Amino acid sequence: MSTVIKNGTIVTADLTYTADIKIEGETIVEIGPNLSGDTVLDASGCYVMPGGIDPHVHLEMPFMGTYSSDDFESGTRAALAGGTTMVVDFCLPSPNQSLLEALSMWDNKSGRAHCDYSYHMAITWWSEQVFDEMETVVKEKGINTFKHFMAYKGALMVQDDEMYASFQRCAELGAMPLVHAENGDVVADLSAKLLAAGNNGPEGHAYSRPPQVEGEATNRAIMIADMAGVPLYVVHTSCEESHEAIRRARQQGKRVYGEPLIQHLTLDESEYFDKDWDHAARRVMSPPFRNKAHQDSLWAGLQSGSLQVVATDHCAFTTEQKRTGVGDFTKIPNGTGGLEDRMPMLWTYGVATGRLTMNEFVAVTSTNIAKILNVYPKKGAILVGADADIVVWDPEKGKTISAKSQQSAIDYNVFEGKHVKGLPRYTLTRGRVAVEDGVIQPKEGHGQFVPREPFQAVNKALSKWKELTAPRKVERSGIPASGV
Ligand code: DUC
Ligand code: ZN
Ligand code: ZN
Ligand code: ZN
Repeated sequence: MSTVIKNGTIVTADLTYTADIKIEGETIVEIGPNLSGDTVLDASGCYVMPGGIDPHVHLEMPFMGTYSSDDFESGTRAALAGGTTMVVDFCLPSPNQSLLEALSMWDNKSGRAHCDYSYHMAITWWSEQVFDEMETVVKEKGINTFKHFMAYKGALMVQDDEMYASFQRCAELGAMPLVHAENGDVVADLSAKLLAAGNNGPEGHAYSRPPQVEGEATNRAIMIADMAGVPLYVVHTSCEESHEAIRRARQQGKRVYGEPLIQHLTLDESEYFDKDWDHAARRVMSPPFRNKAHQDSLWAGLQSGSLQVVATDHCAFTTEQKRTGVGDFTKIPNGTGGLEDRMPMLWTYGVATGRLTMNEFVAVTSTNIAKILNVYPKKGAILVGADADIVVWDPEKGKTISAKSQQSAIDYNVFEGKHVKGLPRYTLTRGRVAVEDGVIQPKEGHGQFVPREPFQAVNKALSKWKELTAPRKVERSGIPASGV
Protein backbone atom coordinates (compact mmCIF):
# COMPACT_ATOMS: atom_id res chain seq x y z
CA MET A 1 0.00 0.00 0.00
CA SER A 2 1.45 3.33 -1.03
CA THR A 3 0.41 6.91 -0.32
CA VAL A 4 1.20 9.89 -2.52
CA ILE A 5 1.12 13.51 -1.45
CA LYS A 6 0.34 15.48 -4.61
CA ASN A 7 0.24 19.07 -5.83
CA GLY A 8 2.02 20.59 -2.85
CA THR A 9 5.12 22.74 -2.46
CA ILE A 10 7.83 20.95 -0.52
CA VAL A 11 9.55 23.18 2.03
CA THR A 12 12.67 21.93 3.80
CA ALA A 13 15.28 23.72 5.87
CA ASP A 14 17.10 24.70 2.69
CA LEU A 15 14.84 24.22 -0.34
CA THR A 16 11.40 25.18 -1.62
CA TYR A 17 10.22 23.26 -4.72
CA THR A 18 7.29 21.56 -6.36
CA ALA A 19 7.16 17.75 -6.28
CA ASP A 20 5.04 14.82 -5.16
CA ILE A 21 6.09 12.48 -2.37
CA LYS A 22 5.52 8.73 -2.43
CA ILE A 23 5.39 6.75 0.79
CA GLU A 24 5.49 3.00 1.21
CA GLY A 25 4.83 1.72 4.69
CA GLU A 26 6.58 4.09 7.06
CA THR A 27 9.15 5.53 4.69
CA ILE A 28 9.51 8.10 1.92
CA VAL A 29 10.46 6.11 -1.19
CA GLU A 30 10.28 8.65 -4.01
CA ILE A 31 10.15 12.41 -4.55
CA GLY A 32 9.38 13.77 -8.00
CA PRO A 33 6.77 14.88 -10.51
CA ASN A 34 3.59 12.97 -11.41
CA LEU A 35 3.83 10.14 -8.88
CA SER A 36 0.95 7.75 -8.35
CA GLY A 37 -0.07 5.49 -5.49
CA ASP A 38 -2.95 3.67 -3.82
CA THR A 39 -4.01 6.63 -1.68
CA VAL A 40 -3.70 10.22 -2.80
CA LEU A 41 -3.51 13.12 -0.37
CA ASP A 42 -4.16 16.44 -2.08
CA ALA A 43 -1.76 19.15 -0.99
CA SER A 44 -2.94 21.88 -3.39
CA GLY A 45 -2.25 25.28 -1.91
CA CYS A 46 -0.22 23.69 0.89
CA TYR A 47 3.40 23.48 2.02
CA VAL A 48 4.70 19.96 2.62
CA MET A 49 7.24 20.00 5.44
CA PRO A 50 9.03 17.62 7.81
CA GLY A 51 6.81 16.99 10.83
CA GLY A 52 7.69 19.10 13.83
CA ILE A 53 9.95 17.80 16.57
CA ASP A 54 9.41 19.17 20.07
CA PRO A 55 12.60 18.39 21.98
CA HIS A 56 11.28 19.50 25.36
CA VAL A 57 8.09 18.07 26.90
CA HIS A 58 7.10 16.74 30.32
CA LEU A 59 4.31 14.18 30.02
CA GLU A 60 2.83 12.68 33.19
CA MET A 61 5.86 13.96 35.07
CA PRO A 62 6.02 13.76 38.86
CA PHE A 63 6.78 17.34 39.87
CA MET A 64 6.14 19.68 42.80
CA GLY A 65 3.93 17.19 44.61
CA THR A 66 1.75 16.30 41.64
CA TYR A 67 1.90 14.96 38.08
CA SER A 68 1.72 17.04 34.91
CA SER A 69 -1.74 16.44 33.48
CA ASP A 70 -1.01 15.58 29.87
CA ASP A 71 0.29 12.05 29.53
CA PHE A 72 1.78 10.34 26.48
CA GLU A 73 -1.75 9.77 25.16
CA SER A 74 -3.17 13.31 25.32
CA GLY A 75 0.23 14.93 24.85
CA THR A 76 1.09 13.20 21.60
CA ARG A 77 -2.48 13.62 20.35
CA ALA A 78 -2.05 17.36 20.91
CA ALA A 79 1.33 17.21 19.16
CA LEU A 80 -0.11 15.63 16.01
CA ALA A 81 -3.06 18.05 15.92
CA GLY A 82 -0.53 20.86 15.67
CA GLY A 83 1.80 19.22 13.13
CA THR A 84 4.39 17.83 15.55
CA THR A 85 5.35 14.20 14.89
CA MET A 86 8.05 13.55 17.48
CA VAL A 87 8.50 14.62 21.10
CA VAL A 88 11.41 14.25 23.48
CA ASP A 89 10.38 13.74 27.09
CA PHE A 90 12.52 13.88 30.24
CA CYS A 91 13.08 10.71 32.24
CA LEU A 92 13.37 12.00 35.81
CA PRO A 93 14.75 9.55 38.39
CA SER A 94 13.72 10.37 41.94
CA PRO A 95 16.57 10.91 44.43
CA ASN A 96 18.51 7.66 44.91
CA GLN A 97 16.58 5.94 42.15
CA SER A 98 18.50 3.95 39.55
CA LEU A 99 18.48 5.57 36.11
CA LEU A 100 17.55 2.24 34.54
CA GLU A 101 14.67 1.72 36.92
CA ALA A 102 13.35 5.21 36.13
CA LEU A 103 13.67 4.39 32.45
CA SER A 104 11.50 1.31 32.77
CA MET A 105 8.86 3.44 34.53
CA TRP A 106 8.95 5.85 31.59
CA ASP A 107 8.64 2.96 29.15
CA ASN A 108 5.44 1.93 30.91
CA LYS A 109 3.95 5.37 30.37
CA SER A 110 5.08 5.98 26.80
CA GLY A 111 3.42 2.88 25.34
CA ARG A 112 0.30 4.95 24.69
CA ALA A 113 2.00 7.48 22.42
CA HIS A 114 0.36 8.36 19.11
CA CYS A 115 3.64 9.60 17.60
CA ASP A 116 7.32 8.78 17.97
CA TYR A 117 9.24 9.90 21.01
CA SER A 118 12.61 9.81 22.67
CA TYR A 119 13.92 10.69 26.14
CA HIS A 120 16.52 12.89 27.72
CA MET A 121 17.81 11.39 30.98
CA ALA A 122 17.87 13.78 33.96
CA ILE A 123 20.76 13.71 36.42
CA THR A 124 18.86 14.46 39.61
CA TRP A 125 21.43 13.06 42.02
CA TRP A 126 25.05 11.95 41.77
CA SER A 127 26.86 8.78 42.84
CA GLU A 128 29.11 6.05 41.49
CA GLN A 129 25.97 4.15 40.52
CA VAL A 130 24.75 7.07 38.40
CA PHE A 131 28.21 7.40 36.86
CA ASP A 132 28.16 3.70 35.93
CA GLU A 133 24.59 3.63 34.67
CA MET A 134 25.18 6.58 32.34
CA GLU A 135 27.20 4.23 30.15
CA THR A 136 24.32 1.75 29.83
CA VAL A 137 21.92 4.61 29.14
CA VAL A 138 24.07 5.81 26.25
CA LYS A 139 25.33 2.51 24.83
CA GLU A 140 22.31 0.28 25.31
CA LYS A 141 19.27 2.50 25.79
CA GLY A 142 19.72 4.90 22.89
CA ILE A 143 19.82 8.10 24.93
CA ASN A 144 22.61 10.58 24.20
CA THR A 145 21.49 13.59 26.26
CA PHE A 146 21.55 14.25 30.03
CA LYS A 147 19.59 17.08 31.62
CA HIS A 148 20.86 19.03 34.64
CA PHE A 149 18.65 21.29 36.74
CA MET A 150 20.64 24.23 38.14
CA ALA A 151 17.46 25.35 39.96
CA TYR A 152 14.84 23.71 42.21
CA LYS A 153 17.03 23.79 45.31
CA GLY A 154 16.37 20.95 47.71
CA ALA A 155 14.72 18.90 44.97
CA LEU A 156 16.18 18.47 41.49
CA MET A 157 19.08 20.90 41.68
CA VAL A 158 22.62 19.62 41.04
CA GLN A 159 25.70 21.18 42.62
CA ASP A 160 28.56 22.49 40.48
CA ASP A 161 30.88 19.61 41.42
CA GLU A 162 28.21 17.11 40.38
CA MET A 163 27.54 18.97 37.16
CA TYR A 164 31.24 19.11 36.33
CA ALA A 165 31.60 15.38 37.01
CA SER A 166 28.54 14.54 34.95
CA PHE A 167 29.64 16.77 32.06
CA GLN A 168 33.02 14.99 31.99
CA ARG A 169 31.22 11.66 31.95
CA CYS A 170 29.11 12.90 29.02
CA ALA A 171 32.31 13.82 27.19
CA GLU A 172 33.69 10.31 27.67
CA LEU A 173 30.49 8.67 26.46
CA GLY A 174 29.76 10.88 23.45
CA ALA A 175 26.70 12.33 25.12
CA MET A 176 25.60 15.95 25.39
CA PRO A 177 24.53 17.70 28.61
CA LEU A 178 21.44 19.89 28.75
CA VAL A 179 20.93 22.53 31.41
CA HIS A 180 17.97 24.22 32.99
CA ALA A 181 19.99 27.35 33.66
CA GLU A 182 18.77 29.33 36.65
CA ASN A 183 20.78 30.00 39.82
CA GLY A 184 18.73 27.99 42.30
CA ASP A 185 20.42 29.47 45.38
CA VAL A 186 19.51 33.01 44.37
CA VAL A 187 15.98 31.99 43.43
CA ALA A 188 15.52 30.38 46.86
CA ASP A 189 16.79 33.50 48.64
CA LEU A 190 14.68 35.93 46.60
CA SER A 191 11.60 33.72 47.08
CA ALA A 192 12.04 33.64 50.85
CA LYS A 193 12.44 37.43 50.97
CA LEU A 194 9.36 38.02 48.82
CA LEU A 195 7.25 35.71 50.95
CA ALA A 196 8.53 37.30 54.17
CA ALA A 197 7.47 40.69 52.79
CA GLY A 198 3.96 39.35 52.15
CA ASN A 199 4.46 39.17 48.38
CA ASN A 200 2.89 35.74 47.96
CA GLY A 201 0.93 36.08 44.68
CA PRO A 202 1.94 34.54 41.35
CA GLU A 203 3.76 37.71 40.29
CA GLY A 204 6.25 36.85 43.07
CA HIS A 205 7.31 33.91 40.93
CA ALA A 206 8.51 36.29 38.21
CA TYR A 207 10.21 38.62 40.71
CA SER A 208 12.07 35.65 42.19
CA ARG A 209 13.57 34.64 38.85
CA PRO A 210 14.96 37.76 37.16
CA PRO A 211 17.01 37.45 33.95
CA GLN A 212 20.23 37.69 35.97
CA VAL A 213 19.65 34.27 37.57
CA GLU A 214 19.35 32.78 34.12
CA GLY A 215 22.29 34.69 32.64
CA GLU A 216 24.57 33.73 35.53
CA ALA A 217 23.69 30.04 35.32
CA THR A 218 24.00 29.95 31.54
CA ASN A 219 27.48 31.49 31.72
CA ARG A 220 28.49 29.06 34.48
CA ALA A 221 27.23 26.02 32.58
CA ILE A 222 29.01 27.14 29.40
CA MET A 223 32.32 27.53 31.25
CA ILE A 224 31.93 24.18 33.03
CA ALA A 225 31.08 22.48 29.73
CA ASP A 226 34.16 24.02 28.14
CA MET A 227 36.37 22.76 30.96
CA ALA A 228 34.76 19.31 30.75
CA GLY A 229 35.28 19.24 26.99
CA VAL A 230 31.67 18.77 25.95
CA PRO A 231 29.07 20.71 23.95
CA LEU A 232 26.07 22.15 25.75
CA TYR A 233 22.35 22.59 25.06
CA VAL A 234 20.61 25.30 27.08
CA VAL A 235 16.89 24.58 27.39
CA HIS A 236 14.23 27.31 27.51
CA THR A 237 16.49 30.29 26.80
CA SER A 238 14.19 33.15 27.77
CA CYS A 239 16.24 36.32 28.04
CA GLU A 240 18.99 38.42 26.52
CA GLU A 241 21.39 37.63 29.40
CA SER A 242 21.30 33.93 28.58
CA HIS A 243 21.18 34.47 24.81
CA GLU A 244 24.18 36.79 25.06
CA ALA A 245 26.22 34.08 26.81
CA ILE A 246 25.26 31.53 24.15
CA ARG A 247 26.01 33.96 21.33
CA ARG A 248 29.43 34.76 22.73
CA ALA A 249 30.29 31.10 23.29
CA ARG A 250 29.37 30.25 19.71
CA GLN A 251 31.42 33.14 18.41
CA GLN A 252 34.37 31.65 20.31
CA GLY A 253 33.86 28.36 18.52
CA LYS A 254 32.12 26.53 21.34
CA ARG A 255 29.36 24.15 20.41
CA VAL A 256 26.55 25.64 22.49
CA TYR A 257 22.87 25.55 21.54
CA GLY A 258 19.92 27.65 22.74
CA GLU A 259 16.25 26.76 22.74
CA PRO A 260 13.64 29.52 23.10
CA LEU A 261 10.05 28.44 23.78
CA ILE A 262 7.05 29.56 21.77
CA GLN A 263 5.57 30.90 25.03
CA HIS A 264 8.52 33.24 25.67
CA LEU A 265 8.47 34.38 22.04
CA THR A 266 4.82 35.39 22.10
CA LEU A 267 3.71 36.06 25.69
CA ASP A 268 5.23 38.64 28.03
CA GLU A 269 5.46 39.43 31.73
CA SER A 270 2.25 41.48 31.71
CA GLU A 271 0.44 38.13 31.97
CA TYR A 272 1.46 38.04 35.66
CA PHE A 273 -0.10 41.37 36.47
CA ASP A 274 -3.54 40.50 35.21
CA LYS A 275 -5.98 41.09 38.02
CA ASP A 276 -7.17 37.53 38.59
CA TRP A 277 -5.02 35.02 40.43
CA ASP A 278 -5.87 32.06 38.19
CA HIS A 279 -4.84 33.88 35.02
CA ALA A 280 -1.40 34.66 36.41
CA ALA A 281 -0.87 31.29 38.14
CA ARG A 282 -1.72 29.38 34.98
CA ARG A 283 1.23 31.15 33.36
CA VAL A 284 3.71 30.41 36.11
CA MET A 285 6.58 28.54 34.58
CA SER A 286 10.34 28.62 34.91
CA PRO A 287 11.86 30.72 33.53
CA PRO A 288 8.95 33.19 33.70
CA PHE A 289 7.71 35.29 30.81
CA ARG A 290 9.90 38.35 30.14
CA ASN A 291 9.45 41.85 28.75
CA LYS A 292 9.36 42.81 25.07
CA ALA A 293 13.07 43.58 24.88
CA HIS A 294 13.88 39.98 25.79
CA GLN A 295 11.36 38.73 23.24
CA ASP A 296 13.06 40.80 20.55
CA SER A 297 16.37 39.25 21.53
CA LEU A 298 14.96 35.72 21.12
CA TRP A 299 13.49 36.48 17.70
CA ALA A 300 16.79 38.02 16.63
CA GLY A 301 18.57 34.87 17.79
CA LEU A 302 16.36 32.68 15.64
CA GLN A 303 16.91 34.98 12.67
CA SER A 304 20.66 35.13 13.00
CA GLY A 305 21.15 31.51 14.00
CA SER A 306 22.53 32.16 17.48
CA LEU A 307 19.44 30.29 18.78
CA GLN A 308 18.56 27.13 16.90
CA VAL A 309 15.38 25.50 18.16
CA VAL A 310 11.83 26.43 19.21
CA ALA A 311 10.31 24.11 21.82
CA THR A 312 7.46 24.22 24.36
CA ASP A 313 8.59 22.72 27.69
CA HIS A 314 5.00 21.42 27.61
CA CYS A 315 4.21 20.72 31.26
CA ALA A 316 0.48 21.15 31.75
CA PHE A 317 -1.24 21.62 35.10
CA THR A 318 -4.95 22.19 35.66
CA THR A 319 -6.30 25.26 37.42
CA GLU A 320 -7.00 23.08 40.43
CA GLN A 321 -3.38 21.94 40.52
CA LYS A 322 -2.19 25.55 40.19
CA ARG A 323 -4.35 26.53 43.18
CA THR A 324 -2.09 24.48 45.47
CA GLY A 325 -0.07 27.67 45.48
CA VAL A 326 -2.74 30.07 46.79
CA GLY A 327 -0.98 32.07 49.51
CA ASP A 328 2.51 30.87 48.48
CA PHE A 329 3.68 31.28 44.89
CA THR A 330 6.54 28.80 45.45
CA LYS A 331 3.95 26.03 45.64
CA ILE A 332 2.32 26.78 42.27
CA PRO A 333 3.30 23.87 40.00
CA ASN A 334 5.63 25.35 37.37
CA GLY A 335 4.64 24.73 33.80
CA THR A 336 2.54 25.69 30.80
CA GLY A 337 1.18 23.85 27.77
CA GLY A 338 1.94 24.54 24.15
CA LEU A 339 2.43 21.29 22.22
CA GLU A 340 -0.58 21.74 19.95
CA ASP A 341 0.07 25.42 19.38
CA ARG A 342 3.84 25.65 18.83
CA MET A 343 3.80 25.29 15.04
CA PRO A 344 0.67 27.41 14.30
CA MET A 345 1.83 30.13 16.72
CA LEU A 346 5.36 30.23 15.27
CA TRP A 347 3.98 30.32 11.74
CA THR A 348 1.56 33.13 12.61
CA TYR A 349 3.98 35.23 14.67
CA GLY A 350 7.13 34.25 12.79
CA VAL A 351 6.52 33.44 9.13
CA ALA A 352 3.37 35.51 8.53
CA THR A 353 5.00 38.58 10.11
CA GLY A 354 8.15 38.21 8.01
CA ARG A 355 10.43 37.49 10.96
CA LEU A 356 11.25 33.99 9.69
CA THR A 357 11.36 32.46 6.24
CA MET A 358 9.47 29.22 5.67
CA ASN A 359 12.81 27.41 5.46
CA GLU A 360 13.88 28.89 8.79
CA PHE A 361 10.56 27.75 10.22
CA VAL A 362 11.34 24.17 9.19
CA ALA A 363 14.87 24.48 10.55
CA VAL A 364 13.86 25.67 14.01
CA THR A 365 10.81 23.42 14.42
CA SER A 366 12.36 20.22 13.05
CA THR A 367 15.60 19.90 11.11
CA ASN A 368 18.00 21.69 13.47
CA ILE A 369 16.66 19.65 16.38
CA ALA A 370 17.02 16.39 14.47
CA LYS A 371 20.65 17.24 13.72
CA ILE A 372 21.45 18.43 17.25
CA LEU A 373 19.92 15.28 18.78
CA ASN A 374 21.50 12.97 16.18
CA VAL A 375 18.36 11.58 14.55
CA TYR A 376 18.79 13.29 11.17
CA PRO A 377 17.85 12.34 8.45
CA LYS A 378 15.58 9.60 9.84
CA LYS A 379 13.69 12.57 11.33
CA GLY A 380 13.59 16.22 10.30
CA ALA A 381 13.97 15.58 6.58
CA ILE A 382 11.98 15.15 3.38
CA LEU A 383 14.36 12.74 1.72
CA VAL A 384 14.13 9.27 0.21
CA GLY A 385 14.68 6.82 3.06
CA ALA A 386 13.54 9.21 5.80
CA ASP A 387 10.60 8.33 8.04
CA ALA A 388 7.35 9.62 6.56
CA ASP A 389 6.80 12.12 9.39
CA ILE A 390 5.25 14.88 7.33
CA VAL A 391 2.96 17.82 7.82
CA VAL A 392 0.89 19.17 4.93
CA TRP A 393 0.49 22.76 6.01
CA ASP A 394 -2.43 24.89 4.87
CA PRO A 395 -1.37 28.54 5.19
CA GLU A 396 -4.95 29.74 4.67
CA LYS A 397 -6.56 27.63 7.36
CA GLY A 398 -7.11 29.56 10.57
CA LYS A 399 -8.65 29.22 13.99
CA THR A 400 -8.96 30.97 17.31
CA ILE A 401 -7.10 29.03 19.98
CA SER A 402 -9.39 27.87 22.76
CA ALA A 403 -9.26 25.36 25.59
CA LYS A 404 -12.72 24.24 24.47
CA SER A 405 -11.36 22.67 21.29
CA GLN A 406 -7.85 21.63 22.34
CA GLN A 407 -6.50 18.09 22.70
CA SER A 408 -4.67 18.82 25.95
CA ALA A 409 -6.35 17.51 29.09
CA ILE A 410 -6.24 20.80 31.00
CA ASP A 411 -9.02 23.34 31.42
CA TYR A 412 -7.38 26.44 29.91
CA ASN A 413 -4.86 27.48 27.28
CA VAL A 414 -2.24 30.18 27.76
CA PHE A 415 -2.83 31.28 24.14
CA GLU A 416 -6.63 31.47 24.60
CA GLY A 417 -8.19 33.88 22.08
CA LYS A 418 -5.14 34.17 19.84
CA HIS A 419 -5.99 33.82 16.17
CA VAL A 420 -3.62 31.63 14.22
CA LYS A 421 -3.46 31.24 10.45
CA GLY A 422 -1.56 28.19 9.21
CA LEU A 423 -2.64 24.72 10.35
CA PRO A 424 -2.12 21.10 9.28
CA ARG A 425 -4.35 19.73 6.57
CA TYR A 426 -2.65 16.36 7.03
CA THR A 427 -0.17 15.13 9.62
CA LEU A 428 1.57 11.82 8.90
CA THR A 429 3.43 9.86 11.55
CA ARG A 430 5.65 7.18 9.98
CA GLY A 431 3.31 6.99 7.02
CA ARG A 432 0.11 6.86 9.03
CA VAL A 433 -2.33 9.72 8.40
CA ALA A 434 -3.08 11.03 11.91
CA VAL A 435 -4.69 14.31 10.90
CA GLU A 436 -6.96 14.26 7.88
CA ASP A 437 -8.58 17.43 6.57
CA GLY A 438 -7.82 18.93 9.93
CA VAL A 439 -9.59 16.14 11.86
CA ILE A 440 -7.49 14.05 14.21
CA GLN A 441 -7.46 10.25 13.74
CA PRO A 442 -5.61 9.07 16.81
CA LYS A 443 -4.07 5.64 17.29
CA GLU A 444 -2.68 4.86 20.71
CA GLY A 445 0.54 2.90 20.71
CA HIS A 446 1.50 3.81 17.13
CA GLY A 447 4.39 5.88 18.50
CA GLN A 448 7.76 4.21 18.84
CA PHE A 449 10.86 5.02 20.82
CA VAL A 450 13.52 6.61 18.63
CA PRO A 451 17.01 5.54 19.77
CA ARG A 452 19.75 8.11 19.38
CA GLU A 453 23.38 7.13 18.78
CA PRO A 454 26.26 8.71 20.71
CA PHE A 455 27.86 11.71 19.03
CA GLN A 456 31.06 11.22 17.09
CA ALA A 457 32.69 14.59 16.73
CA VAL A 458 31.30 16.54 19.63
CA ASN A 459 34.40 16.61 21.79
CA LYS A 460 36.55 18.19 19.13
CA ALA A 461 34.92 21.61 19.11
CA LEU A 462 36.36 22.98 22.31
CA SER A 463 38.11 26.17 23.08
CA LYS A 464 41.86 25.92 23.64
CA TRP A 465 41.31 25.90 27.40
CA LYS A 466 43.03 22.59 28.04
CA GLU A 467 46.13 23.45 26.00
CA LEU A 468 46.40 26.92 27.44
CA THR A 469 46.07 25.82 31.02
CA ALA A 470 47.86 22.47 30.90
CA PRO A 471 49.86 22.18 34.15
CA ARG A 472 53.59 22.69 33.62
CA LYS A 473 55.88 20.85 35.94
CA VAL A 474 58.25 23.34 37.56
CA GLU A 475 61.66 22.11 38.71
CA ARG A 476 62.91 24.11 41.67
CA SER A 477 66.04 24.17 43.68
CA GLY A 478 66.24 25.75 47.08
CA ILE A 479 63.07 24.36 48.62
CA PRO A 480 62.78 25.93 52.08
CA ALA A 481 62.91 23.55 55.01
CA SER A 482 59.54 23.08 56.66
CA GLY A 483 58.76 25.26 59.65
CA VAL A 484 60.85 28.17 58.35
N1 DUC B 1 9.98 24.54 34.14
C1 DUC B 1 8.67 24.51 34.13
O1 DUC B 1 8.05 25.55 34.04
N2 DUC B 1 8.07 23.31 34.22
C2 DUC B 1 8.74 22.09 34.23
C3 DUC B 1 10.13 22.16 34.59
C4 DUC B 1 10.74 23.46 34.34
O2 DUC B 1 11.93 23.58 34.35
ZN1 ZN C 1 13.47 23.54 32.90
ZN1 ZN D 1 -7.44 36.84 33.32
ZN1 ZN E 1 11.31 21.43 31.08
